[in-house]
Amino acid sequence: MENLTAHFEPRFAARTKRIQASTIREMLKLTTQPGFVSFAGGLPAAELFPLERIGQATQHILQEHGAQAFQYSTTEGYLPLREWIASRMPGVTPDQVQIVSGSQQGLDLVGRVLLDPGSRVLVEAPTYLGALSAFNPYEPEYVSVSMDDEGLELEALEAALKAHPVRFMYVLPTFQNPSGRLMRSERRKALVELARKYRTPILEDDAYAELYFDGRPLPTLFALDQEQGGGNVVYLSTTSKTLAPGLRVAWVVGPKPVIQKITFAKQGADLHSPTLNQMLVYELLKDHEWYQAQLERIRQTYQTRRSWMLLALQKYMPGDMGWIVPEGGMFFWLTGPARLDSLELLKEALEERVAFVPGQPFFADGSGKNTLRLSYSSASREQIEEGIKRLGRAVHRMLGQAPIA
Ligand code: N5F
Repeated sequence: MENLTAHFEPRFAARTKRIQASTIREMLKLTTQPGFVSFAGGLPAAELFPLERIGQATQHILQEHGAQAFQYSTTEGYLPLREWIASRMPGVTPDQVQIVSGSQQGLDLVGRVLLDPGSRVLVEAPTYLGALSAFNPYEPEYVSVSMDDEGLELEALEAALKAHPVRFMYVLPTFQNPSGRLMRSERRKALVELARKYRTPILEDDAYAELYFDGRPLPTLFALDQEQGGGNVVYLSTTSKTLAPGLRVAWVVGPKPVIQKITFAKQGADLHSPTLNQMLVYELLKDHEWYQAQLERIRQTYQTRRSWMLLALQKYMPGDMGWIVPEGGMFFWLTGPARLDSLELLKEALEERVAFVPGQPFFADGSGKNTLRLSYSSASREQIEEGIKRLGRAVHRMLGQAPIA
């Protein structure tokens, strides 16, 4: 019999050429090899997943809700969970909260609702590569804006907003993926004001907000916009970095008309997010004392790993490699001299059996050849020491210098 699979290809829609494998997902395949050290995937530390508490809460849900936990339910999401989320955000009602299957789905649904082919989306350079994958099928054009140590440069941002109208700007103010940068309060306020001045909505992706190391959460862009009258920020958050990513429970919060469209788009995507998982997340989040202790465990673990990685970088990297010291989140962002090609470096690094994510795919404008992202969240002290030592050897080889140690 003739193999008919090949007949699919000429039928692929034009937009499928924009649907490409994610560099991160490809890299994740490598992490399973023995002896390999991977700083590639942004995997939360699995030993911090609250298995015992999940077991108890599941028992409780089965007793309390029985079959209802396994029935189809509303697209908007489990109401008690939406109420809990709304109660923690200024001036938000539950009908402004849509539960989604990971904030990744939130990115896709926002793209569906707000983008047409050729629409402009303003992004940070670099930005979260998964957001580019989510938006790409809707065929937007990207406007990349440069960043300094604190995030988006306001002058460059204003120039870009003046030059062209954009559908929205996608901003990661807190421990940005990939660069770990933190935007301070003043910059946040100015950004929100600028967005309002140019009537440009903000999509705020706050996946890492709870992972700060110094005990000081900063106001969200959403909250600052509410102070100015509200209505200009769509906010994304997730339980992936605080409870467990496999639950796939996250939320989008925003102006009612936007949320309503997102709900309609989700109806077509997956009807609703898993009922049991939403109930489970609600059980865990409402147990305030337990949840605070859980966050504290994560913060301490990541802070320790961040510090180990910093020491290792200082020990093994040549002087012409620079990095941002993250004050929270899961990533180190390294920048080498212009002649460093991180894709070439990756080949060398894989020979040394260490992996990272090259920085270039995080830039919508294709720049950033000399950058790379290292994740420390799920690595042990030994893996960090050994992995950075190997990476240091590869970098020295690439830059034509003798390695240290
Ligand atoms: O909420 P969820 O789990 O769908 O997370 C998506 C997401 C949304 N926004 C930002 C800024 C994120 O960093 C993420 C998750 N990023 C991980 C990363 O390493 O960049 C995902 C890696 C896991 C994978 O690709 O399998």
